[in-house]
Amino acid sequence: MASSSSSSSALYRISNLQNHISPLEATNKLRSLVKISPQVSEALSNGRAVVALESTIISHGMPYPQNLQTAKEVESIVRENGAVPATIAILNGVPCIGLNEEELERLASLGKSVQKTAGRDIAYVVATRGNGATTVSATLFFASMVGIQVFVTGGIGGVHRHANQTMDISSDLTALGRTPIAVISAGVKSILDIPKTLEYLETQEVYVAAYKSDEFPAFFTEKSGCKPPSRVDSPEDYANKKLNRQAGILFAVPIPKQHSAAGNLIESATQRALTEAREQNVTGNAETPFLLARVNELTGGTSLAANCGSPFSANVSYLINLKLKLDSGL
Ligand code: PSU
Ligand code: MN
Repeated sequence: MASSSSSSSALYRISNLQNHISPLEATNKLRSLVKISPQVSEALSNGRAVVALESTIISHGMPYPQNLQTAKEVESIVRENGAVPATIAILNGVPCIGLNEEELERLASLGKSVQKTAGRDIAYVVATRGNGATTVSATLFFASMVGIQVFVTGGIGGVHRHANQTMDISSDLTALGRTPIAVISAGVKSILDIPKTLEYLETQEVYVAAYKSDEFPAFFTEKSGCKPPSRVDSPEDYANKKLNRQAGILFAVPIPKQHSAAGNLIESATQRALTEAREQNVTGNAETPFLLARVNELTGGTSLAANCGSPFSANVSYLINLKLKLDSGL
């Protein structure tokens, strides 16, 4: 068996390496690499409600300085509702849970030069001491590591249109499937295929509910034509339905009426931007930033205004209630 000896010794080395460090040790090691801000740390140890916020929407979703302004606004909305915001990002290789003003400013002004960091990219960004803006999947990873239970964002990633050809399905969906955190969003990103995304969320066993609506929202408009698997009208409702499963929950909160008027305009711009992306061969994680920037150009800034204004303010009343429930241990 001389021919297989080198491959079997390589195998031996790999399994030895894997045995060298237990999953628990690996988790502890990772935790020691994380920097938690004093406010978030204090809130977590006192059992106060903490709301996780992602950072790709800051670096790649909006231009400077609107991105900084929106990020600050969102944080203050969370504070006004009695919870502590924890914006998550990797700075010089250090995953930060909760950013101070200077860190937020740095991230916002660096913009797209920061690495868009999904779950798969975390190790690389940390190892190369890079700057990384976390997507929903990476934010879920860090939030659950430190025990945060609620995460608010604009639109999560999902199944892309044309996914039957490109296989482009965001790891946000698989991360949600295995992370017991409640994600509150205005639905999925506007550029995606909503029916396919809902199917995939079902495959991942994610509990999905539309908030006070019989339709799953379409990010820029209140209606998508898709029926959500369930509807919740209050946190009590949610508490009744929650069964302590080790999977994520997605609450989709429709955009407020005053921002939804431009929905059709934005949708036709999206169709055009998608065609251009195909023509220019823009794929993978570059697709979202390309499409959002192009749609914003085509709509003369309307989509950006709606993106800044919609998701977070829509979630305010929900957050108040959810925070109360979390405080009372539900
Ligand atoms: N919504 C936006 N802009 C964004 C995103 C959402 O308006 O950049 C980000 C979120 O961080 C989401 C990510 O998790 O896009 C998904 O990217 P992808 O489709 O490459 O998985
Ligand atoms: Mn993708």
